[in-house]
Amino acid sequence: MITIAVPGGSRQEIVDVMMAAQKAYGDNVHFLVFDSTDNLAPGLWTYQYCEDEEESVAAAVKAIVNGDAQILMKGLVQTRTVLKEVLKKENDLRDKTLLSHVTLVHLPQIDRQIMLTDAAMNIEPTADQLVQIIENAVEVCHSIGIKTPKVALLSSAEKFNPKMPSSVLASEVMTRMKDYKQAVIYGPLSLDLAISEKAVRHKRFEAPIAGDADVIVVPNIDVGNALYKSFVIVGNAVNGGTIVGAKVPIVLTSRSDETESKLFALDFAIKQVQV
Ligand code: COD
Repeated sequence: MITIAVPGGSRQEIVDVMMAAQKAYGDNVHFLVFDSTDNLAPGLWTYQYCEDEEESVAAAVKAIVNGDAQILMKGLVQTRTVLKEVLKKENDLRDKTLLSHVTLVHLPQIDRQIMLTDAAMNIEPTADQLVQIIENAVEVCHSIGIKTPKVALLSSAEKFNPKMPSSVLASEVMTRMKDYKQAVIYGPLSLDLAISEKAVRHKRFEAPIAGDADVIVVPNIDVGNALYKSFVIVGNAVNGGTIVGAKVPIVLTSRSDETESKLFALDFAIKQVQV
C-alpha cells in the first residue's frame, strides 16, 4: 500500500481527487490529511488537525521524513511553502543535488505524451543546473519505461543565435552533455520542430530530434509556466506535475487544474514509486 501525505487536503477539490484515487486504486492507496478543518468521511483517510498552512506542510513533510508516507501531494497550500519545507536541511529529503519539476503532459491534439521541465521550481537555471534538470527528467523517463528519451532544449529558433539567451544556454548544455549516453539531447530547438512532425516535414528539418521529442526542457520558469498553462487552456491537455530529485516524489498540482489533471499527476508519482 502507498501512503500519501496531503497538507491542505480537506478542501473540496482535493477531496474529489482523493475519492477518485480511491476508486481507481482501492485499498492500495491511503491518505494522511493535514488541515485545519475536517470535512472528510470518517474511515476513508486519516486526519490530523493543524492550526494553519505552515503547520500542515511541516506535519506532512514530517510524515515523509518518518517514513509514514511515500508520496507528498500538495493540497490547497502555497507551492512555495511546500518547496521551502522540503528543501530544509534538517529534513534531509534531497536525494540529488538539485530538485526539479517534471510535468507529464497528455496532448490530445497530437495524441502524445511528453514531459515538460522545469515549469514550477527552478526559476532561472544556469547551464550546470539545466544539466541536472535534464538528468532528473531522464531518470523519470527510465522509471516509466522510456529507454533512450529524446530531450529537446527549447528556444525560439533552431539556428544558434548568440544574442538569444535561451540559444546560448542550449548550446552550453550541449557542450556539457556531449558524451551523455542515457538520452538524445538536442538544442536549440523551437517548439514546433520539437513536437510537430507536420512542422518538420513543412520545414524539411533534419536533426537527431525532429518532431519526436519525449522531453521539452525550458530555459526558465516563465517559459515553462506559460507553456504548462497554454497546453491546458488552449490545447485541452491533461498535465501531471511532480517534483523529482527528492527522496520521494512530490505531486504539485495547480489550483486551476481539473480533478482529472490532479489524478493524472498522482498516477505519475505512483508509477515513479512503484519502480
Ligand atoms: N534543489 C535543491 N536545493 C535547492 C533548490 C533546488 N531546486 N533551490 C534552492 N535550493 C537550496 C539552496 O541551495 C539553499 O541551500 C536553500 O535551498 C535555500 O535556497 P534559496 O534561498 O535560493 O531558496 P528559497 O527557499 O528562497 O526558494 C526556493 C524555491 C524553490 C521556493 C524558489 O526557487 C521558488 O520560489 N521557486 C518557484 C516556486 C513557485 O512559485 N512555483 C509556482 C509557480 S508555478
